[in-house]
Amino acid sequence: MRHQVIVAHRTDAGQERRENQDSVIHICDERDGCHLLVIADGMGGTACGQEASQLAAQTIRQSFFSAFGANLTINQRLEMAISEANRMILRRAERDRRCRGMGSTCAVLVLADQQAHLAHAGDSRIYMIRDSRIIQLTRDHSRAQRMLDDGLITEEEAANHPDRNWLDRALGLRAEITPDIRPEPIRLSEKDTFIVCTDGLTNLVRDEEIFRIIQRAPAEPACDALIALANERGGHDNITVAIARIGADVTLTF
Ligand SMILES: [Mn+2]
Repeated sequence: MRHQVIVAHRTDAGQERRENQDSVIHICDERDGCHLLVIADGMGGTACGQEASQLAAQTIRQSFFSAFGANLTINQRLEMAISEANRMILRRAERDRRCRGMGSTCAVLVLADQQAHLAHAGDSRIYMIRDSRIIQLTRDHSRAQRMLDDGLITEEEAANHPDRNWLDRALGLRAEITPDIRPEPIRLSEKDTFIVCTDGLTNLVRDEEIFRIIQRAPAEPACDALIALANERGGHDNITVAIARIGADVTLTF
C-alpha cells in the first residue's frame, strides 16, 4: 500500500534580518512517485547568501530529477545533485568578486517507494518523530558538534556555543564536497513525521518543543507555530521549517 504524504513548509526572515537567505523547495514528482524536500541556508553577504541557497536548492532539484531513469540509486542521484550544486556555487563565486566565500548548507529528504532517503551538508537538520519521540537523524557539520563529539563541551554548551555557526562542511567551501548520505534508507510507517529545518529554528526552539508542537497540530499550523515561537524568542536568524507527515494529518482537537 502506498502511503499518503502531507507536506507543509514555511520560511521567514526572522526579527533581526531584512533578507531571507534560507531557501526551501518541495517537489512531488508523479512519474517518479517521489517527494523531494530541500532546505538550504545561504551565507556570504546579503545578495550572495540568498543566491547561494537558491542555487543550492534549484540545482539539487534539477540535477536530482534529470537523473531519473538513468539507472542510478536514489543515493547516487543525491550525491550527484549535491556535487553539482557545490560546483554551481563555486562557479558563481568565481564570476563575481563580491560573492567570494558564498556558500550554503543543504538538507535533503526524498520519500520514494515507501522509504526515506537523507542527505545533508552543514547545520541544517532532519528529524523524525516516531513512536512518540523525536530523533535527530543528521549530525551538524560544525565546530561545536565536533567539540561535543570529543567530549570537550556538553550538549547544553554546544547549543549556545559561539562557534556553532562555524561549519566544517557546506556547499561552496571546497572544490569537492562529501555530503553525509544515510547509507540505508528508512522504511516508512504510518504516522512517521519528518522535520527539515535551518539553525534559525533549532538555535531557539528545543527538540522537545518541536516535538510537542508537531504532535498536536496539522502540518501547516505547526510550521507557523514553530516560526512564531522562534520569532518570540528573538528570531535572530532566518527561520525555515518543513514537515512531511506519512498518512493522515493530525486534526486539531481543541
Ligand atoms: Mn541560519
